[in-house]
Amino acid sequence: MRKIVFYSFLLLLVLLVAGCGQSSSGGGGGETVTVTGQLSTGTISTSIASVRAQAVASNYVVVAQDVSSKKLYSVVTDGSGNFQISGVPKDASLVLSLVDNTTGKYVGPVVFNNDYTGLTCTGTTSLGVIVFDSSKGMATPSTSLEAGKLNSSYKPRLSSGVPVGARKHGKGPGTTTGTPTGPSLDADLDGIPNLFDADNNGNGVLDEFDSGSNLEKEGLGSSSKATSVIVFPNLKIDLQDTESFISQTYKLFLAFEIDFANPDNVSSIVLTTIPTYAANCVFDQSTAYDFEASWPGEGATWLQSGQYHIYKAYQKGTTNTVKWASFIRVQNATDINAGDCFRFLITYTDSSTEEIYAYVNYVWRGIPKLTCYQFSGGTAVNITPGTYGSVAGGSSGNPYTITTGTTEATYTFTKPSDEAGSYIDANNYNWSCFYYSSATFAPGSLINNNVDEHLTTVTDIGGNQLQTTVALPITYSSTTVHGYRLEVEANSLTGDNSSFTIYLGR
Ligand SMILES: [Ca+2]
Ligand SMILES: [Ca+2]
Ligand SMILES: [Ca+2]
Ligand SMILES: [Ca+2]
Repeated sequence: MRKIVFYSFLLLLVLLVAGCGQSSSGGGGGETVTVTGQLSTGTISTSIASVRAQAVASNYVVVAQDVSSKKLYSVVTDGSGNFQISGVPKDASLVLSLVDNTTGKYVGPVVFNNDYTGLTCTGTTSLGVIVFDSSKGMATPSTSLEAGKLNSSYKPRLSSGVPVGARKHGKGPGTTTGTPTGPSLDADLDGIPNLFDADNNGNGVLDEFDSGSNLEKEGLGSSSKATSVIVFPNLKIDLQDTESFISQTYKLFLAFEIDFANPDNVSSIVLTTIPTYAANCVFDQSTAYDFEASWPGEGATWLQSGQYHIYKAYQKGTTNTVKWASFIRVQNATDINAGDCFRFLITYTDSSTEEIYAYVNYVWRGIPKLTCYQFSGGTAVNITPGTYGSVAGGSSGNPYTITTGTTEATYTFTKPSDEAGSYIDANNYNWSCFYYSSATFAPGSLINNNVDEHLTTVTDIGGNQLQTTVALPITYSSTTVHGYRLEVEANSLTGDNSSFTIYLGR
């Protein structure tokens, strides 16, 4: 009897010890392994034997993602370029990406043996010297891995030995046709994992405008607490500034929104990787949310006591937490670019932490340009480039005067363009219409407060031109309308919007 008790005690002890081993592995049970390497800048050629390291690459984030669990591991290379990824479940496969932690820019994938982006961790793995070649937008270990460590599903399409999505944020060329058949983290097999791929299914439509892209989930890793993370740019310009806004400051607005299963379980969110221009950014207010008391206020610098924060956001006029967010204004619209990367460290109220990412897939460089307008069947008026500064209706101080007989306006305009000068084919343009009881457009005279009246959708008339007819109601909600603020916008899944604003007074 005593022996049975003793053996039972021994068994319990063994189980307890095994349990401790599991919890320290971080992998939810089972054996874990470590991946190490040393990052260097240099040159890559088609032969691995000719890969040349030049200088140690310190302060890069090696972002490893488990292709099965989606778990993200982020480690920063030290002063000698060394990094160590610990706690990887044995036999898990990882895809490795590099982010320059100084500039906050994604720089490319790690490609193994000239061919594969998937690393299978059959045991503790030393990758040796990994050379990053900025001219190719990829990195590669200078020694070959054994075949058993390559995940054959992650064999991207290459062009001259480089993944077709490299240095293009995963955008074309290299467009796939039909339903992409690649693996979960790189369905279009352009070599760029979804998190850093602006067009994750390779169909030529940006994730923001492609329903089902799930881009709001891509930066979450395996988080069970955060449910969505997005960053999106807004560029709303008065018509008169159509051609001059690019040289003006604080015109571009950037929104960060992070949703949680329970946002009150979050104690703080701080940025751990951020582009350098963030130092010149300032906070903007929100028309939808109030922020927690520690929010520095509109116009304050985003950088506070050496840190950048995302703040708890309440439903307007309440203390009901709805999400975590920050809305900022960027000093120069040209500062921000596709490839900008934001890493957030979330600390929960139970002291646990996790890191998630948001990625800038594209930026607005051009707003839609009005080319023609026409009121209630009157004469169509073409707008000559170079005259936007003097067009009536271009600003709140210079509204276009309409009479009681004018009940609609037809506008023709170009699509907005991205950082490469390409027109954004959003397929979903809309007007936001704001009505005022006074043509002075004083904020207090806004009748449809916090409501965007999406009155009509926009028709693509070819040649990158769009056209729509907007109703101009005499009254709204029983109040006579004297001022109309009209904004055309490209409605993405996340709320991105580039528009010109027209003011009308009656
Ligand atoms: Ca792609
Ligand atoms: Ca891809
Ligand atoms: Ca993506
Ligand atoms: Ca797409």
